[in-house]
Amino acid sequence: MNEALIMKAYEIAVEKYAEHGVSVSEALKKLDSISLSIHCWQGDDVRGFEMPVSEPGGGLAVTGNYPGRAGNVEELQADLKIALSLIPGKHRLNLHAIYGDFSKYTGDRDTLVYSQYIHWVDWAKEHGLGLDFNATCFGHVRSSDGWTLCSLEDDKRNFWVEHVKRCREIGEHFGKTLGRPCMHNLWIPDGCKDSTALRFKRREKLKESLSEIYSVRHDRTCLMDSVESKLFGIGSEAFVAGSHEFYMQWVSDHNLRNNDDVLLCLDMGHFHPTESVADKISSILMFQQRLLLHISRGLRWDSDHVAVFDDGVKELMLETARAGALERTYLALDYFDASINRIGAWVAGARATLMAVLFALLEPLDKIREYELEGNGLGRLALMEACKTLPLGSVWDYWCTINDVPAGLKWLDKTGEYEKNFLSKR
Ligand code: RNT
Ligand code: ZN
Repeated sequence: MNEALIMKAYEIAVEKYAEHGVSVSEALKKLDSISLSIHCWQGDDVRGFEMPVSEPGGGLAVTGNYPGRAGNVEELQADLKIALSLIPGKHRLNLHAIYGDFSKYTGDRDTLVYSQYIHWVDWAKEHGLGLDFNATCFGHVRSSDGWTLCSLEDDKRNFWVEHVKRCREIGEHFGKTLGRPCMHNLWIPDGCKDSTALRFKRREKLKESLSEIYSVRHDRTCLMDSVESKLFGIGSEAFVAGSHEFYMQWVSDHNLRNNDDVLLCLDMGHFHPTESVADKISSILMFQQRLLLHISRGLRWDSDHVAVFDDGVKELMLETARAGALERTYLALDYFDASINRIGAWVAGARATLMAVLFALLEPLDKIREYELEGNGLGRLALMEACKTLPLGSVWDYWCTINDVPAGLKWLDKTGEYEKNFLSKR
């Protein structure tokens, strides 16, 4: 598609949206300020750079053997650079603790230090990116029985408490150095495959571990914290200690008692398949200041397929925009697919997510609310339906073009070229 055509289609789209009282330029201004946290782990199937590398485990399964997986930090950075060049907007990079430099540091995860991540900080600076961080409580000999912060063995539990403490400290350092806060997210795999009579005990341990971890206060202008719940994982079908109810209660109790704001993280693949994550937004943000969303796609029993422009993501963004909460809701990608070009997986999921944000920002909310308040249910229904076929793609192509990123499907040529020249040779 040539640029003249993109511009022409955009002008028509602006008029069509204006008919419904929507200002496209206002929507694009808001879209410009959206920053996605882009997960480094799509590039190498959640393996990281520890030596020896371990399989993720902990209920995370990365399937597929498409050629070109990044095997070291240089390859991962080169791949990320290509992906970022195909995603419109200014974003952040989300690291896991296992992506540090382990060549000169022989310590275990309970002794991690900031200097192991300096190359990422330099790289983020060079590319104008913020950094987010995650403790890695899986893929380790000390998590092989399925328990970390809920372990009943004190030395093991303390090891993981110390690991998370180290990671929060490193995250604070990221924030301080880059001049924008780092979000440290905590997800633990703890759970079991079959029925347990120790649910209460395990959750008591989790509560104890969390109080130890978050009793250390960091500068909130440098470090934000979040905790991520899950319904079940592969191998933890019967019980997961860090459930949604658990963390909802914990966050509200902790924040009230300590005048803190640890965020809840809702991962789209971590709920019952028919449960609406979108519906939870207005409830949580009624009581909490901020919220983190992991954009993903649950498919049957797996929670981590590449995000697409589907009803789940659209509804989530619509609800966030309707709540006027885009500024206090943080968006992070979280999926891993090793069966397709991994860079393309980053790009497709990021573009789908941003497209959904744009879709939400272009909703003729005033008119829909007017119908609803008048009791005109049919008007509301008809307008919501009409929105689905308004020329969203024309606005999207325009936004990509002014952001110097390929419009339409042109990005596929770039990932194809890179695959031919680099990935296929790994
Ligand atoms: C796992 C959680 C978690 C991980 C990453 C790698 O089910 O979603 O967020 O995907 O930490
Ligand atoms: Zn997640």
